Amino acid sequence: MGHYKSNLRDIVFNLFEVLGRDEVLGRGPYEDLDHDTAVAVLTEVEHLAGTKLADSFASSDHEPPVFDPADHTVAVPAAFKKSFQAYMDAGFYQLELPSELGGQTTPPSLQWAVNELTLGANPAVYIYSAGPKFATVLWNNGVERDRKIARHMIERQWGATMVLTEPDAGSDVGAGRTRAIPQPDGSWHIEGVKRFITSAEHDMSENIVHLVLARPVGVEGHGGPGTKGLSLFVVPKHHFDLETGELTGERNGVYVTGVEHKMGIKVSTTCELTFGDPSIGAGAPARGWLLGEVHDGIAQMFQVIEHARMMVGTKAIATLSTGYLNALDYAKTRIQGADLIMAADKAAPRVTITHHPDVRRSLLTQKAFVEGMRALVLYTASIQDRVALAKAAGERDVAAEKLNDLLLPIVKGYGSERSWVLLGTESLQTFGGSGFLQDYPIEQYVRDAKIDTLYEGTTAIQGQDLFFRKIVRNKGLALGAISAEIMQFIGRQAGNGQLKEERELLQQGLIDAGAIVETMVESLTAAGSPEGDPRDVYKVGLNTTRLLMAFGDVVCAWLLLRGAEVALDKLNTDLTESEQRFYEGKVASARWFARTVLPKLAAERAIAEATDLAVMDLPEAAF
Ligand code: ST9
Ligand code: FAD
Repeated sequence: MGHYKSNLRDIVFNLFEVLGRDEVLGRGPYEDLDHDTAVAVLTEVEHLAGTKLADSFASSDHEPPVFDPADHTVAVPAAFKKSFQAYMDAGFYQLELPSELGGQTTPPSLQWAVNELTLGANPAVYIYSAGPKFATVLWNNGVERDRKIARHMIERQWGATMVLTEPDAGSDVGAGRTRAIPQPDGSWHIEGVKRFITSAEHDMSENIVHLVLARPVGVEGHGGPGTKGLSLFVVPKHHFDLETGELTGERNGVYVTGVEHKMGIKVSTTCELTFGDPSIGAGAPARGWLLGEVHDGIAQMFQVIEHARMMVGTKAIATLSTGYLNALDYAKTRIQGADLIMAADKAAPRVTITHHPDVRRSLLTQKAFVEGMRALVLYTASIQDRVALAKAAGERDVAAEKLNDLLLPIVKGYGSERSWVLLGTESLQTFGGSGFLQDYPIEQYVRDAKIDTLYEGTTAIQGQDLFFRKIVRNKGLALGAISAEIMQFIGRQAGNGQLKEERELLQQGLIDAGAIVETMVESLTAAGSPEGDPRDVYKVGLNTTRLLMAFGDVVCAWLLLRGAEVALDKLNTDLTESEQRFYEGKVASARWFARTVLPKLAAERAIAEATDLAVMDLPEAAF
């Protein structure tokens, strides 16, 4: 048995029974895709995930890629290569490509449902397979030259990277110092050192295309300070014939000069990438081309980042899901201790640990969060369906775009924090000491999932993005829209009277989260007013992560209760026993989440409202 345990039933429940995705299938750009085909795709990916993708998950953690500093190459373990090739051969990466690039044109909701399965089974397979997907950025932003490169990236399955981070420029991307010097032939020479670059070297594709943020020098009006002075360059590892894509045999002057040893997701290479160092290789310059011939680097890069943030949140949640299901299986068979009712009787029969209230608390907590966050991912993806449908019709659904923007930091920031913590405190804990061993996949899950709170913008960055950009800058429109939708649900007496208490809890949770926003807006306003104290903005900064988590709790509770409403309806019909249990489980997890998570928001609100500047006034030496 492989490590990966999927929950396709819950994915299908969300897609079709709650989110009504049948509405988007069979019409517009998805005319050729019907319900049965979508389910068949999911079933096929689930099988692949549980077998060929999962096969190399543990072994490539034990024997990670090997870096050869002499020739700047990386050898990826053979078992992982097999998993990767199986995924590429199956062609599922094409689900995310537009039809003009040979893609199969599927709605984002189906894509993210599929991605959950891949990311849960072997996240690095998805990450390495993103090369063709990166090509869409060249296609969407490029001139004819870039579009030709995009085609080669897809047809020849080249790898690709996103290259932002430098030793002194992590969260603060605008501090980047890598330079781009214009050349008479229209190309650019890139000079500098980037670090922590995922997939920058491996031996699974003939070429790797780096999308690099660098600061142009000597170009009037461009290359100023901060992120706005950065431009995006296309820098291939090997030069190639633009018309055919054939490699010319000429190595570009961009080399991996180090590969990190790290806590988790070890098979995914994390590289130092050096551009244009004459002492390396043949000393050739690192030649790049300005994407689209426009200096709009950070905005172009954010097209990648938005996708990657959704990917990271989905990866985290997928890992928690398999962590929970492994823990559940273990708990059903592990016999330890007597039932609490008979605890005083030393001769009482021993029971499986699922009989213990504390284990049940833990299991239901895991189940509720997994299901809530899966609903969050797929709901967000359903909003992306709206964006995609409008685009296909030559229009824009601005409300959907802004709602998606609002939800992305929740998927990424909230999803990764909750998943990583629960994997450690609940999934691993369910195994007792065995969870600490390599005999079970949980210890690797915990290590592999920790990165999700760090890359693609740390949790602190997600919290700030949510408040400053997605709420304040958006004048609260998207927040108002989703809050109104939640209020409408509460007022609708959903669940036929059976979810009355939970609706009240949801209402109070929404009020509490709203009060946190109000408090923060008040501090921000005070900080900006002439008679106010500019230091009041610190009070905002002390609460951005709190808001991220509180808002995530509210959205997940709402989506779980929407699911419970559907499940309660189904429970009034004739069902097989397994379906009966499934729907009972849906109601139970929604109730549990509402009753055990939402009441804590009152405390979060009280903490936010009582925020003062004591922590900012504390001298550093007193920490
Ligand atoms: C990394 C990779 O960590 C890890 C895993 C790699 C996996 C690779 C595989 C991925 C698969 C994906 C394939 C994808 C293909 C794509 C397909 C697409 C169809 N939303 O607030 P300002 C922009 S990588 C949108 O002043 P500062 C915007 O243009 C490293 N745009 O920021 C804005 O201008 P304006 C990840 C946003 O103070 C401009 O930026 N590193 C957003 O200058 C300036 O905004 C990080 O994530 C947004 N939310 O800079 C860095 N925000 O305002 C984290 C900003 O005029 N740090 N823009 O619209 C941050 O995010 C910082 O907040 C900062 C601050 C750098 C933005
Ligand atoms: P710092 O920015 O130094 O942050 C340190 C701490 O300070 C964090 O807790 C952070 O939240 C906090 N902090 C920093 N600034 C602020 C602020 N303004 N307000 C509040 N808190 C703040 N980068 C790429 O470009 N491409 C990749 O492919 C890539 N892959 C990666 C893979 C791995 C395994 C790792 C570890 C990193 C990868 N990165 C990649 C880099 C990653 O995106 C950065 O590590 C991340 O953005 C954080 O930057 P930093 O590590 O410099 O931390």
